[in-house]
This record gives sequence, C-alpha cells and structure tokens, in this order.
Amino acid sequence: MNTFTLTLDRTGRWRGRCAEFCGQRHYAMDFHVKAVPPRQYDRWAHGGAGAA
Ligand SMILES: [Cu+2]
Repeated sequence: MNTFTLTLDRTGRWRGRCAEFCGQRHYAMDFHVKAVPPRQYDRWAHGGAGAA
C-alpha cells in the first residue's frame, strides 16, 4: 500500500498514472480523481446523497 496527498486548486476530473514501476500490471494502474467543492465533499463524507 502506498499513499500520497493531492492539492487541487479547482474542481474537475483528472486521470493519474502510477509513476514508478511497481510490479505486474503496472501498465494498468491508472486512477481517476474527482475534485469537488468542500460542501459537496462534506455531504459525501457524511453519507449524503450522491456516491463518489
Ligand atoms: Cu505502478
């Protein structure tokens, strides 16, 4: 397991890609990030309507 922190200055969707060779299927280690306004995040984090 690995963790990292992203700081995004605007809302939107981005695609990320694993930046170091981590083993088999490294080529398939894309991920997506959805940045939302703080209030929308709080609603999601507290179980409000709308899944991630
Ligand atoms: Cu990788």
